[in-house]
Amino acid sequence: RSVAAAVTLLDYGAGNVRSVRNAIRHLGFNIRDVRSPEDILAADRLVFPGVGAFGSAMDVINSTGMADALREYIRRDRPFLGICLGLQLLFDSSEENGPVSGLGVIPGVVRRFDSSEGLIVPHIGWNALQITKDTQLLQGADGHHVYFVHSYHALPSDANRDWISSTCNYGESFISSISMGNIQAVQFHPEKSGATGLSIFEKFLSPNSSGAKAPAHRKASKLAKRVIACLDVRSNDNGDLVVTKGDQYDVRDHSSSKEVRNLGKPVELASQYYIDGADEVSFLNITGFRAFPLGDLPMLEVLRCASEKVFVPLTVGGGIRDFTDESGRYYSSLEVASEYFRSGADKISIGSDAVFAAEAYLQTGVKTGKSSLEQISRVYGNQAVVVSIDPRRVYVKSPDEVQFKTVKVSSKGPSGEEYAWYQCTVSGGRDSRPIGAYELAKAVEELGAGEILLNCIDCDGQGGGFDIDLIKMVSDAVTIPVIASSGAGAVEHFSEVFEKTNASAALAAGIFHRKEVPILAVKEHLVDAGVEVRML
Ligand code: 1PR
Repeated sequence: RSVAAAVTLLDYGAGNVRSVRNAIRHLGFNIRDVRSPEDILAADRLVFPGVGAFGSAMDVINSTGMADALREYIRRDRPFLGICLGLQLLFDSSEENGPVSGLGVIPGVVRRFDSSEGLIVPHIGWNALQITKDTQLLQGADGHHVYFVHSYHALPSDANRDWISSTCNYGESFISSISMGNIQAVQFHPEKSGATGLSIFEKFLSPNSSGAKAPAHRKASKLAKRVIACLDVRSNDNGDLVVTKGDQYDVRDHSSSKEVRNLGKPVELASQYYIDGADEVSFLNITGFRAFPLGDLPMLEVLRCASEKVFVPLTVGGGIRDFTDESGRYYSSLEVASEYFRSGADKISIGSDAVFAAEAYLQTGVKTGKSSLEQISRVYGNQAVVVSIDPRRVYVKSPDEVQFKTVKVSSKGPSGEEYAWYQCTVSGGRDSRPIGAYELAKAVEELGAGEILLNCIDCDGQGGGFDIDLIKMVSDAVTIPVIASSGAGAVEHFSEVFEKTNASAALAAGIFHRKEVPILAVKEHLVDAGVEVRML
């Protein structure tokens, strides 16, 4: 495209906008970065992906003179697309650590979702757009699922009604997009909303492009349950980075060779799962606890390449902790996470280090603010921080035997035990710790986790279904989303976990890698079972 087709991007440096850059480039446009307020006024088209907290974003754009330039650009009715916080900042004020004043372009306030009635906050996932105003940007997108991740939302009112172009329902109706003349903004992430999102983005970038295709099935109406493909990644004995898959976390072949199982190449598989309709893709660097992840350049390269092809959220985990390398240089867990974000991750996942942080917190009752979990969620927001739990079932005869929360199990233990607790482990299941999955989940929620990835070592790779007892216990205990993981072997296992527990998403690895069950078959089964999912 010509240089005139370049898009101006306002990235004020508070977080990760790599996904937005990738989407713009994927659509064939060049990016001009804003360096001064004058660059805003000189833009042909301006994209403003807000990241971070409302107050700190306003501080930065006020102190650099960008806030005034933005108001003037908008007053001139120049083409503008705000994304996520870039929508919220247009309003009068936000209650996030405030009230804090916004740009004041649109009357109204931004408020936190109310979790007191059990609503899961943050609002993470694919929710349905209800279009209330005919706009070129959202043409054809009515009833489509798009990807949201936020804890605060702009409230509709009589004073801002003329601005609203779509709403969305989550506990209450909130503003999912606004449109007035050339000024557009969306609360969801078009850069992470698959084909529907890319089509919306494209219509802003080249207004003559055609609209989103009609939804394949019936119109969506609420938050969809997510289906996530997980890639456990590590180097094999030849030093190649491969997607592997364990049986109860043992990834070596049971034949005499004892080689690390090789199920494919990480970027190829991730791209395929995106095309097949995965709602998210997770990479777990499963030997990250041993090695220093920033020394693992191939893994960072995998993320970079995957994020150029995968337009749904990408999570990466493994080895996020403080580290001192051989030369004595110290790296904070925040630096490790930042490198993952810069390389294309939308969320990071912490395993072992979150267990140590939770143990310390439960012992002292004090939040030091220094754990990797607390630091990363403070800087990037809790919606960007997943805690991965790797528990193992321990049967007991009676709940009094242990100080941890037990469940009455659906199938009795080997000696007829009727109860079990779920003991957390670290270092990929190698070391057991004195803390249960229930206690860990509640503690990490308080420390700032935005989501829980709940594995179960006993079920991993077994194909016998998810551990419903465990998933029900944990998903009833917290108000952040829980991703059910380990054990999926058939489509029925997915409907079972959504019918019997409060899980927000279900993750599988082996059945997808071995091509036993396509992602589409899982989704079609869920639709038939009455579970709302995103269809392509
Ligand atoms: O402790 O912060 O370095 O994080 C390490 C991460 O690596 C954790 O998220 C941990 O779960 C993961 N991990 C470590 N070792 C293994 C292993 O398999 N040896 N993989 C491992 C965990 C479990 C799931 C798996 C599901 C679904 N893999 O992610 O994909 O069980 O499998 P299935 O559908 O085939 O049953 P840190």
